[in-house]
Amino acid sequence: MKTCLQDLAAFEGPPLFASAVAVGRPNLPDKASLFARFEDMLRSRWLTNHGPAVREFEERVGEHLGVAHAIACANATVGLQLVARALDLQGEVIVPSFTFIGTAHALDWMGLRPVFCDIDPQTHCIDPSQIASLITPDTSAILAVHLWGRPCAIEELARIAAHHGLRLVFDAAHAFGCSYNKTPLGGFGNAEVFSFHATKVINAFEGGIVATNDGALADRVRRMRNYGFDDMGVVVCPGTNAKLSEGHACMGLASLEILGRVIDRNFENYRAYQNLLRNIPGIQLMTYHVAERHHHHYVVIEINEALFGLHRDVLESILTAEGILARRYFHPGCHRTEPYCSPPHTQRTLRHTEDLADRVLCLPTGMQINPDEIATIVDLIRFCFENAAPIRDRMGLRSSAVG
Ligand code: T4K
Repeated sequence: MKTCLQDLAAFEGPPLFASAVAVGRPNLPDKASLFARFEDMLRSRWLTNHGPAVREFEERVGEHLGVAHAIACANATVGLQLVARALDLQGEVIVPSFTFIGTAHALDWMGLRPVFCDIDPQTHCIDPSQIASLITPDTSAILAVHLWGRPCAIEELARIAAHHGLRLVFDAAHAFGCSYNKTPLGGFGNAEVFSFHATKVINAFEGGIVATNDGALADRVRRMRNYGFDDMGVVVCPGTNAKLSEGHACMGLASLEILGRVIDRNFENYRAYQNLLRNIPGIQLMTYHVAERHHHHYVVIEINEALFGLHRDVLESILTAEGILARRYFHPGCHRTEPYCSPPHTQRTLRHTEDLADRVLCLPTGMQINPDEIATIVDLIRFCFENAAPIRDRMGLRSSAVG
């Protein structure tokens, strides 16, 4: 516990966590289960090219999502690219700027132009009311993101897409294990793309799933992921190598077994943050619809500098010095990142995106951390609030506090 300024590791004190706690620390499966799967894989000498582990992974994920087709691929970025190609997207695609840069890059890499849309400041997801003004004769699709696993305004987006004859794709990289109107995310729009990267709620080291109920689209994605080969081994279209290996699928399968445990721990952690952060002025914790399934994998706070006394970046640097590796996802917003902040991309002011990108901080959760350690983190945040003025003085910062 910190009692005076000198106790802060940012100044002279020892860090609270000798071994850092980090946003994105992977949740690890049961070793025995993983190693047994590796043994089977090695014994069979079947290492890639849609072997038994990948087939089982696709089956299990498909069951979780309740979709007809779950197609495993190397990662979600390449999954988005496969979908873009399989849907024959052209020209412009409307996408939120407040997302991981990979969402925008997946489009750019396919020769498509991302057109950035602002977000709803409550949900952090694309604001449907801003989409119509961005549609041009060159628009072919909307790529919406279920940020933090929070579902987009799916019905409104579907209405807009249908009205304008646009394709609707969801970047569901964050959203495995989350629901919308009590239905698992996965079957909405033309396709949804999930990530199983190491930093996700469960992981396959790297990995992605394209989920869809459209059989013809699924066939095209399957062929394109494997150089355009069809089931008979004949090349019928252009393709790439976007396959998931058997080793990755083993990790994905073993991780799936712990999904319930991870979600339970995340929820316990989330409740601890919720109870403890409640009375700290200027800190607002993102909330989720209680009737929906959610993984609580992202503990997202918004910092109001005027009320808290310190800017988000100052708090982040204090936390980092203490061994608490919080993250400023998704600063500064794709539209303010190269190549999208330079011509020929149209420069737009996205008020809510820019405001949030300056105020959002994700805090550590997952199997690496428990509610006692969360109490330590929140005590530190409270200490920063209570000592904001002397911290600013010591750092030579000016005040923007109100009152
Ligand atoms: N769409 C959205 C909305 C996304 O968020 C992402 C990916 C994608 C699409 C694309 O999905 P994939 O193609 O990746 O399947 C991470 C991930 O690389 C990326 O997958 C993820 N989103 C993005 C939000 O975050 P970083 O920059 O946070 O990773 P890194 O290496 O800084 O790690 C974060 C923390 O986790 C560090 O403190 C260390 C810790 N860590 C990380 C890894 C990889 C570990 O302890 N062990 C590890 O193995 O990007």
